[in-house]
Formats: sequence, structure tokens, C-alpha cells
Amino acid sequence: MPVFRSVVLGALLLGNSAFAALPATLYKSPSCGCCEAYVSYLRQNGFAVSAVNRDDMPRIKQQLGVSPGMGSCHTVKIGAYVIEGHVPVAAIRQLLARKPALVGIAVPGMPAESPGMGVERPGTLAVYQMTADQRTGVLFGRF
Ligand SMILES: [Cu+2]
Repeated sequence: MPVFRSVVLGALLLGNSAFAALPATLYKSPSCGCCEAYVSYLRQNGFAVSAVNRDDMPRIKQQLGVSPGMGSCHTVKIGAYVIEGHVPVAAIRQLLARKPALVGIAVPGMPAESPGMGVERPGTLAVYQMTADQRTGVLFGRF
């Protein structure tokens, strides 16, 4: 199985940046600096991000089903899920691996210790669930 082994080895060597680059569409207002920082963060972590500038972010969030009170600056679509705000990739990976029946996950507002905002403190940032019935304050986990 030399071919198989070399493919596996290649995947290990290249890491997740070259392998399984997940497409992500990120909506943001044109003037949002921390949104750009978050785009870079996602790209560094292996997501193939296309950034879309919009002047009607409230409408985008409503269309995508972002729960009221869960909003942040940018909104990302990855597969069927909506990722709202400065969500750590560990939370996104857990969401994609477990595939729960959620609209998506959110870090409301713009917390200082979140990716694209400042220095993270792993295990401390509250990430919330977004559900079809728009419940708020239901924790997805701390990352
Ligand atoms: Cu932001």
C-alpha cells in the first residue's frame, strides 16, 4: 500500500492548511478591521474563506437565522452552519464533527480575548448555541 501510505503521510506533513480546506463564506461590512483579522485567523487554520462585503449586515444576520442578542460584527456560513462573531476554530471543528441540530454557534459582541480581537485564554470564552427557535443564552461550550 505504498500510495495509500504516502497520501496519509502527506496529510500528516501538510497539516490541515493544505488538506481538507473547508470553504467558508464570511459576510462583513467593508470597514470592519477585526473582521479582517478574523478572516486571516480562519485562513491560518485551514479554512478557504471568501470574504463578502455587505452594507446590510443586520439583514444578512436575519436571513441566516442569527438569534437576536447573539449578534457580532461578521457572520460566516460553513456548510449548513452559521458561525457568528469571533468564534475559536476549536468550537467550529467540534460543531462540524458532532453535527448537532443547530442553526450554528455564536460569540456575541466582540470580547477582547477572542480570535481576531486579542490574546485568547483557551477554555474561557463562552460560545453559545443558535437554535431554530432562537433561544438565547444556551452554552455550546467554553473554548
Ligand atoms: Cu469583530
